[in-house]
Amino acid sequence: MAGFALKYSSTAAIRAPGTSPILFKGDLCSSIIKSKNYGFDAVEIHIRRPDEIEIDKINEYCFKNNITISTIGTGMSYVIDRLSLTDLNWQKRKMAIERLKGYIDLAEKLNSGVIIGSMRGKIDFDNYNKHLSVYRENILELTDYAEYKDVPIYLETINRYEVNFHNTIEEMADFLSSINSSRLKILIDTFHMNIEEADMEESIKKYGNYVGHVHFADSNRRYPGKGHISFRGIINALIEIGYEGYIAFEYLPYPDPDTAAKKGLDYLLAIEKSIAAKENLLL
Ligand code: LER
Ligand code: MN
Repeated sequence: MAGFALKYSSTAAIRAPGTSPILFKGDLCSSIIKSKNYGFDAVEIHIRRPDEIEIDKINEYCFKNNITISTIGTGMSYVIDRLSLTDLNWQKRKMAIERLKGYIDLAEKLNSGVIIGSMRGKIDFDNYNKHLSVYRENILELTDYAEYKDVPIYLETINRYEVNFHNTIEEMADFLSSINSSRLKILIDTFHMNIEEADMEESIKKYGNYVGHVHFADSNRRYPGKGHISFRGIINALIEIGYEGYIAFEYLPYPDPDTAAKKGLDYLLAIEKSIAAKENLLL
């Protein structure tokens, strides 16, 4: 474990544009080894299709390196294939559901969770009720499936310029309480929160029960410490709610993936140490 309390995940993809907020690109097994060597507790993998993954090989590398796959990022299915849960075309929606069930099947085998972020899609406000009604139906179908497979789903609050509904943690928590599934939690992302939340720390404390996964990036989507978000405040809030999940480093790999990974981790571990020292905790 990297820190005294919090667990960190790297992010990895087989291929993704250089401008995407993912640390490591290329062969996933190499990224697993690299993540372990840097001191990460887990890896979040971003993949386009569930069948791209050699499950046995990934599980073997994780086992050998004593590391886990925390989460599966699904955004490429929207960015590349335009599959979304709010599409008014039923055939496209059906393809989105089938894709997500494939990710859930994969998550069951990798013992990880599934993120639904960009796949929520963009809606047209003239048809708001129709979009929201098909969205609810689809989430209900997916949470039933996730409960059966015992896989957590993390619905991500994303800023309004990327997904134009349920942008705040409060809106997402309201939606979650109307669905009422034990396998459905919120993914909070500090980059998006910095745009949408009036007070990031207060939102975490208020809706702590709903939080199942976390993405860290600074205000400019660079590594923590490179922008103006107070990670000391965020970490304090996560400790206060007793957060036990993973925090994935979903930020730009600038100036290069290794520097970005190391600087982010060093910065956060130093904050954890100073919080622990203040509270007279032994690390
Ligand atoms: C996905 O986790 C996310 O945060 C979006 O902004 C897509 O990158
Ligand atoms: Mn995110």
